[in-house]
Amino acid sequence: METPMRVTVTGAAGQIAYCFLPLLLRGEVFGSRQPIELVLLDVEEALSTLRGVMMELEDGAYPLLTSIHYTNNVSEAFVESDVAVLLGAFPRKLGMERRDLLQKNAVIFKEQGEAINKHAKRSVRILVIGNPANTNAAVLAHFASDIDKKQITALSRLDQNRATSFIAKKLKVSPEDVKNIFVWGNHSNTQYPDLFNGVTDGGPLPDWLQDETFLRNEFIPTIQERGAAVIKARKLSSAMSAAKAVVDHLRDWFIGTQDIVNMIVCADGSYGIKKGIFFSFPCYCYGNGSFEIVPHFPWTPFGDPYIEKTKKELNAEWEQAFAALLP
Ligand code: NAX
Repeated sequence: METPMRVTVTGAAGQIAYCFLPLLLRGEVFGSRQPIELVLLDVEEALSTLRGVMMELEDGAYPLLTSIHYTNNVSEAFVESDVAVLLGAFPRKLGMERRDLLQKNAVIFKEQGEAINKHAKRSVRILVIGNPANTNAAVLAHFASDIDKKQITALSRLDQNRATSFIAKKLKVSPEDVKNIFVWGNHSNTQYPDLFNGVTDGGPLPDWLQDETFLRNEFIPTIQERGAAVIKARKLSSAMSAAKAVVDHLRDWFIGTQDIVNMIVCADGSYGIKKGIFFSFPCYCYGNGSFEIVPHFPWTPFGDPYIEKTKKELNAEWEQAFAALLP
C-alpha cells in the first residue's frame, strides 16, 4: 500500500458529495491501492448531517479509508491537504441577484484560498465545483497566491460528458466512440458546446450533425440548458452525473489519459483568452496532476459570437466578484 493521501472535501453534507465519496473510497479516482485520509468540511448548520455522512462512510468498511475527520473550521480542514475537492458554495436563493451570489461566494473562496495557501501541502491540487465555478476558482487562485495556478482547476467535465453523450445517442454508438467534443468558456448557460472537432470511428462527424440550424436550435441549447432540465424533472440539481464527472476529471488529471478532456483552467493566452480568466479549454492530462491546454483545436467562425458572449460574461463576473474583495 502507498502513503495515504489527504483529501479534503467541502460541501460534504451535500448531495454531490453523497454520490462522490463512495466512488472515491472504492478507488475509482486514485486507484485501488491508494489509501485516503478524508477530511470533510461544511458549515455549522450542516454538522449533524455531516456526522451522519461520516457514520455511513465508516459503515461502508472501505479498506482504502485510513481516517476520517469532519469540521466546520476552514483552516483545520486544509491542513496538509494533498487534494481539495471544493463542492461547498452559497446557493442562489429566490429573488437573489447574480451579483449578490457572486459576492457571497467570493467571500467564501477568498477565505478558502487563504487557508489553502497557509495550511495545505505545496503540491496540493484543487478542483472547484461549487458555482459560479469559474469565478470561484479565479478568486481562490488570487488568494492562494503561493500555489501555482496550474494546480487549480474547475469542473466543466459534466458539460463535456453531456455533449458527448448527446452526440453518441444521435449516432447510436457508445460515448467512448465519440471524441473531441468540447465545451468552451463559462460553466453557465453561455458555455459554447462545439462539435466541429468531433471524431467518431476515426473520421469527422457526419455533415448532418454539423448543420447550423441543428446546432443553433437543438445541440447547443440542449447542452446549455441541461442542468435546468434536470432540476425541472428531478426537483433537485444534477448530483449523480456531477459526481461521475468529478471522478472523471480527477482520475484523468492524476492518472493521465490519451483523450483530450475539458477542464476549466487559468487562461495562459492560448486561443486569445485573456490571461488569468478561468475558462473551459480542451486539455491534455499527463498524470500526476499536470496538464496542458491543447492548442490545436480552434473553434470555427460559427463559434465566434458564442465565445464572445461567454468571455464577456466571465469578465463581468470577475469584476463583480472582485468588487466585493479588493479596495
Ligand atoms: P448541495 O446544496 O446539496 O450541497 C452544498 C453543500 O455545501 C451544503 O451542505 C452546504 O451546507 C455546503 N456549504 C455551503 N457553504 C459552504 C461553505 N462556505 N463551506 C463549506 N460548505 C459549504 O449542492 P450540491 O448539489 O452538492 O452541489 C454542490 C455545488 O456544485 C453547487 O454549488 C452546485 O451549483 C455546483 N455544481 C457545479 C457543477 C459544475 O459542473 N461545475 C455541476 C453540478 C453542480 O450543479
